[in-house]
Amino acid sequence: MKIDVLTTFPEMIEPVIKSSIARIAIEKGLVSIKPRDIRVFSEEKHQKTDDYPFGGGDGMVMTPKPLFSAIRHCLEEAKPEVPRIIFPTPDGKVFTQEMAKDFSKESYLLFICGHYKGIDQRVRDVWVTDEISLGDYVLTGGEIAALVIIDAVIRLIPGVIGTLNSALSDSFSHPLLDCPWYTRPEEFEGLKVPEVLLSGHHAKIEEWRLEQRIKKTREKRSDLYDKWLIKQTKEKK
Ligand code: 6GU
Repeated sequence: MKIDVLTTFPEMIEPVIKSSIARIAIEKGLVSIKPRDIRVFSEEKHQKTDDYPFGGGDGMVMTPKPLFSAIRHCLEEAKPEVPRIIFPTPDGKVFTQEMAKDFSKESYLLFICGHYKGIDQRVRDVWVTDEISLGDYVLTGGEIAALVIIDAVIRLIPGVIGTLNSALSDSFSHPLLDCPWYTRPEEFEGLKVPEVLLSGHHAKIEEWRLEQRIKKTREKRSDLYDKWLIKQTKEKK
């Protein structure tokens, strides 16, 4: 998979991809990631990439020209590969594991990282295929969001993490949240590992894990719990 990240802060991208699952994927030759400085494509004085919004209002908007040029440059270079063009934005669709799975099947992802008020709408209208939000809160820029999406996507590419099982059994690959996990020692500062996990009784362990998942989901995510209940009921019919 090829990943281009258009950004005015390329220095934010490098250190994270060097110290994450991305590095492993890159070393295995499964992924290549290039941060690309949008300023390079600005023909303005001081490589300006933003301007005041028409109609007034606080904050700045990223101008279309450098973004159009940067996108065209990437497309030309990657020909005949056609990217999904992802714009991380708080007014996008909320990112889910399903979307991560969908993106992980692509051969080319191009991220556009906005700052300030966002980017000129014409960039979104002409180029962007996916507008993705991480949730209902506001980040300062798209870089951290792009890195989150990249991490979630890359780990699903076959061969990136050792056990595909581990990715498949994640919370959100199922309608239920994950169960608690313990490792050695059996007792730590007076805190004991649940007896059943030491029993060697596999059926009992699985039963306990499922109970824990149901309990945790009901307590923390009643929305997911309701979905799970409906699914259970349907399967019983
Ligand atoms: Cl994707 N971008 C920004 N700037 N803020 C966000 C977000 C994305 N998702 C939630 N808040």
